[in-house]
Amino acid sequence: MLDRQDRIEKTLNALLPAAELAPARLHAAMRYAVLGGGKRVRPLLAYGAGELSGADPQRVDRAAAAVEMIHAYSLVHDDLPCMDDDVLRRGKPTVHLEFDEATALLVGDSLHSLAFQVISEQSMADNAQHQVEMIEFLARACGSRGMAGGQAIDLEATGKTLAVTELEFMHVHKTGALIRASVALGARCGDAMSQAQFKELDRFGKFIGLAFQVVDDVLDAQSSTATLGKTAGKDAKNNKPTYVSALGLEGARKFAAELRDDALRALDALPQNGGQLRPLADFIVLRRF
Ligand code: GRG
Repeated sequence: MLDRQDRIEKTLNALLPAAELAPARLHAAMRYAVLGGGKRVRPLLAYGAGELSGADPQRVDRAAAAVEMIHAYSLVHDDLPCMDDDVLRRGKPTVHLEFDEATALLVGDSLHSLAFQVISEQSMADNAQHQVEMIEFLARACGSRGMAGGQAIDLEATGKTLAVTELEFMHVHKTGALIRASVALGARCGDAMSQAQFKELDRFGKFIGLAFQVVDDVLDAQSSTATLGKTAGKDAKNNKPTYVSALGLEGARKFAAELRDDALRALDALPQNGGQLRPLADFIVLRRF
């Protein structure tokens, strides 16, 4: 994990515009938002999946960077006063506080575009159709039937009680869609997987994406701001429906463990029995931050 975290840091550093390049303030803010923080779970998933499909690691670098740019974009916008209105992210002041609101908005817009540029401007797959699919996966994962749609549901749900099925719908879109796309994009950089195996890998992505957000709900309820590097206890304070409010802390933890088991079962049919994706599934569910 450390090697790959280092690798994605270097890749992002190289792909982001230099801080001195005009417009320098925007570029400095983009770099502030992306570099030097975060667990890099989505890139790690892309690398794990890419390894299983025999992908050229330099292609996976780009896929991993693209999903991390979209993720960083979503965090910057999520923290804005018109959304979650937060002051701390990855242990630092949020982008709109360190810079200003208009810059934070433009950072998100620019990272979104750069992500698509990065997976379009060079060959990413042996099969051109697979590269087009990558662009489609990422677009779907960001849009109104993906992350942005999940966020819309989240904003509407504040102060309401949601049924577990509605909660699942929200989480699968808000957080799960990009995690699922991270796995799919990594895998599409190589050609060594059959369509049936790709389907199983996609099931893995779906289960582990939901597990990730269930654990995020648990950590928000039980961890500290210092450990998380972002404001803890916000869901209860803002009266947000979560798996913890629906199932209780123990119920939510148990559900996350079940989702991990489902995810691991989906890996059984894959090359190397899922390789690095197995310990990553454990990390996602057992992490403390
Ligand atoms: C970006 C298309 C798009 C729209 C903006 C703001 C928004 C709509 C969506 C927000 C989605 C969001 C913030 C979901 C929460 C996901 C989540 C659990 C974030 C924390 O992820 P970690 O723990 O963070 O991977 P690090 O800092 O480790 O990368």
